[in-house]
Amino acid sequence: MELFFSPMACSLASRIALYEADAQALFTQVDKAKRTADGRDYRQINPMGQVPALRTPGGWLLTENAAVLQYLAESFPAAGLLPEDADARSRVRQWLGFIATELHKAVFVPLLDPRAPADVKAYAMDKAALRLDVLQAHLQTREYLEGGYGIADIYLAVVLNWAPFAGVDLTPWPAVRAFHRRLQARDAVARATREEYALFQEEQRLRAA
Ligand SMILES: N[C@@H](CCC(=O)N[C@@H](CS)C(=O)NCC(=O)O)C(=O)O
Repeated sequence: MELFFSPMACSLASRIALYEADAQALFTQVDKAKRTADGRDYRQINPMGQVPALRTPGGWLLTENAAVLQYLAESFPAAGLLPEDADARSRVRQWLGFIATELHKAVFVPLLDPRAPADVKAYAMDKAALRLDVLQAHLQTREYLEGGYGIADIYLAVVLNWAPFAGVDLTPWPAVRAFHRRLQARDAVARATREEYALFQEEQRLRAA
């Protein structure tokens, strides 16, 4: 398998899932100019130019974070990253959709994009509270989003990593903050985040040079 990633982007969730599963993969970094670390034009691989993308052992390319995470969980069932119960799986898919559309795209993309106009950022910030309220109410009585730890938790933890960079202070949502800390304390999450943060800093250093 080959995972195309950018440091600290949503593709970090797939790295964490692979580490949780103790699975082997080639990790190929994609830069802002859409070139891979080994010099390929990434748009020839994924025309959207976005990460994550996963080259599967079958040779075909899978994109869309929620789909990649489900593929990884189903490829390595021993890691237990997706519940077996059908209803619980549906609820995990609900959370994946919520995180991808309501949090990642609606809130964090505009807040993190330096080209987004101020009123777009204000609109996105305005959307954040209700979504975090929903998470706060849900996580107040739970350790994870749905039963045991799994791919939706991983994706949420990665999105919450962006909060300080996006100017979102999580203090009013203590259960969300506690969830994030709980996730960060897991070995696979800590290792993947440490590795990608180092790559992220290196990328910033090269851009500033
Ligand atoms: N719909 C895609 C969106 C993925 C996405 O937004 N990836 C970001 C990183 S978190 C990216 O590659 N942004 C660069 C770009 O859009 O050119 C998915 O859910 O996987």
